[in-house]
Amino acid sequence: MKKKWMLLLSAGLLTLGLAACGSDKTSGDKGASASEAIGESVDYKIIGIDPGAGLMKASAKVIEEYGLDDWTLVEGSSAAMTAALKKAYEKKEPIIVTGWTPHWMFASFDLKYLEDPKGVFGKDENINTVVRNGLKTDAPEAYQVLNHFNWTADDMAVVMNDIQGGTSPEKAAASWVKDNTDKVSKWTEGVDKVSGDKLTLGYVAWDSEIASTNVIGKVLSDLGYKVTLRQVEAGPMWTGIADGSLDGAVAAWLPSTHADYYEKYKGKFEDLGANLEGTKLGLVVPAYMDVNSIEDLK
Ligand code: PBE
Repeated sequence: MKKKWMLLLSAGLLTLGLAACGSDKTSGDKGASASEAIGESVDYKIIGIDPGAGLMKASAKVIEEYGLDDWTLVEGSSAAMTAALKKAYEKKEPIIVTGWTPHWMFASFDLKYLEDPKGVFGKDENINTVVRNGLKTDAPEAYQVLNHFNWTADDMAVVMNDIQGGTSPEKAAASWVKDNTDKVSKWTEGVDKVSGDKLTLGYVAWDSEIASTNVIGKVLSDLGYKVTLRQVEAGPMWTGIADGSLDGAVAAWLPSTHADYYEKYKGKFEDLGANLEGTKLGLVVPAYMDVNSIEDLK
């Protein structure tokens, strides 16, 4: 009888000892059971967005480079991703999503980026304006405005949060333009008005780009253009600018996120440079989750 107790006790001590060893490790190396617990809690799923997004390619690369063999990147849309995040967040349930900055979700929820020690998501980058070849001669006024368009993540956040609060993108853009005449007047300075010339801008339904495209669209229509904002997927946006069926877009994430598209159509479009500086991509989780690095998922 006594012997059995001793055995149980030593087994218990052994387990305790092992557990202590495990907790000695740094958070970047939580050991198999901790990562399994995280994996199982979210069904080994990372909630992604539209498959054409550079963020999806980067996330697929993350899965490969960190050896996250059991994990699936779920395709969907920005709207489906934020809906899933909201639903989980309200119930304090675990969830891992693909995310980016600027985005309203960081204002609405307490979130954190998972560390990316291998740097697969790349460094901070910019959002550039790209236009079709020939726009400069065909529509010099629009070209000038697009060329001067430049704002900050804080500016964009105002529009994004307004839309998130239920205001239509057109109205949110119009009120930002009305409230920021100092900035807008710099974009339109010395540019002549036009009367009803047609202009088509492409954009993808990413929250950041819904905001920016509506703002620049409003400015151009105030200048006299008959502006069409055409919602497309990422691939067709770049193809459209390259083949001239779209006049431009303010949604080119460079140099990394849209590098494939940039290379593919090089020479077939004009890059007008950054309209917003300092963006970020990554895997994002609610702050209440006990995970800090992508390495914790392995
Ligand atoms: N995004 C938002 C895009 C660019 C804008 C990060 C989702 C992408 O991944 O291509």
